[in-house]
Amino acid sequence: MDLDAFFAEHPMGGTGPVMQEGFRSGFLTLVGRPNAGKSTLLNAIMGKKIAITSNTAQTTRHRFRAVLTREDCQLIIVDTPGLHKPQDVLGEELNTSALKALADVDVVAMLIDASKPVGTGDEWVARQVANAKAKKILVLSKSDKVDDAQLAAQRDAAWELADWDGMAVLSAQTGEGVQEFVEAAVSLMPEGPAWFPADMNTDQPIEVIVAEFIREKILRSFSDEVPHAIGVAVEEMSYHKKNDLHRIYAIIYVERDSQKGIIIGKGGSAIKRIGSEARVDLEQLLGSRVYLDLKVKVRKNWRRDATQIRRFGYGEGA
Ligand SMILES: Nc1nc2c(ncn2[C@@H]2O[C@H](COP(=O)(O)OP(=O)(O)OP(=O)(O)O)[C@@H](O)[C@H]2O)c(=O)[nH]1
Ligand SMILES: [Mg+2]
Repeated sequence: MDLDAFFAEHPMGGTGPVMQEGFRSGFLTLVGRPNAGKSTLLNAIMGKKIAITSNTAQTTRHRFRAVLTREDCQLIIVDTPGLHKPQDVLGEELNTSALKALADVDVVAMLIDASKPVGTGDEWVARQVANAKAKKILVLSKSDKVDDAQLAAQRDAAWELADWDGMAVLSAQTGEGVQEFVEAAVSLMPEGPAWFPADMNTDQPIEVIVAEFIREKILRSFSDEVPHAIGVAVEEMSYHKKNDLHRIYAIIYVERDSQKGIIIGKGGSAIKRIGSEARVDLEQLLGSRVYLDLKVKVRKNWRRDATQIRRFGYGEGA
């Protein structure tokens, strides 16, 4: 559900959330360069896959909010598109979206890949973070990829980038340091009530998550330009109780005929593989059997068209 819609339906006031002594709540935004490991960390914190991940830069295209509710706190965790030098309108929209997520939050965690030397890209992101009013945590991610000496050097370089309120070293892959990071974030949160129902995990409509799961399989199957040129939209989705089956009809948009050929593959082999890989994940996500119908359409230069980008829900989110 969209947060604005949620607040409209649940106006704060007489019947608003009940304040519990010592309970903490607030927004935690994850920012960093593309590929730093933000979405993988979000999934590790949530203990399940809700955000898609891949080693292609600009995997995340939505400002994505997940809600973690515990006995003592509620964290609204905001995953953002990686901050980068924009090449097209899509890139600009993604940057704008990530930068907006720095405003009006309680804690910002900036992820820096421990295995990649701190560079001008990180310096630029850190300057944006430094301007935010929020408390700031420096996160050195992918700690499993480096030795102690590399880690120490990285820590020294990254610590200089801003005025940090805390630091965490973690691996979202092995889970090491993730819990400590969550505790550090909670300790920086103000006291406040739980704003969301305890069973609410994300603010994204299920159709958006389904489209993203399909897009992930394409990102992971192809290299070069194809992953950047695709957009996925779910056209229709329905649940059939009798067979415990979700029927999903989705369209993969590409920019050129040649890309359409690549996605379909010889005799339809590539799209068949994408479909069956996505189906496995979707069955787990939805807890039912899934029938998945995928079609490929060409929409010329959609990445230069702000209207089409918003129609996909990229950037600002659905
Ligand atoms: N070894 C290792 N790899 C990781 C870790 N965390 C993430 N990765 C890998 O790094 C790549 C990028 O991870 P994502 O979580 O998609 O990165 P992101 O910061 O969300 O990227 P964008 O959405 O493009 O900004 C993926 O291939 C992940 O599997 C980690 O702790 N250790
Ligand atoms: Mg991501």
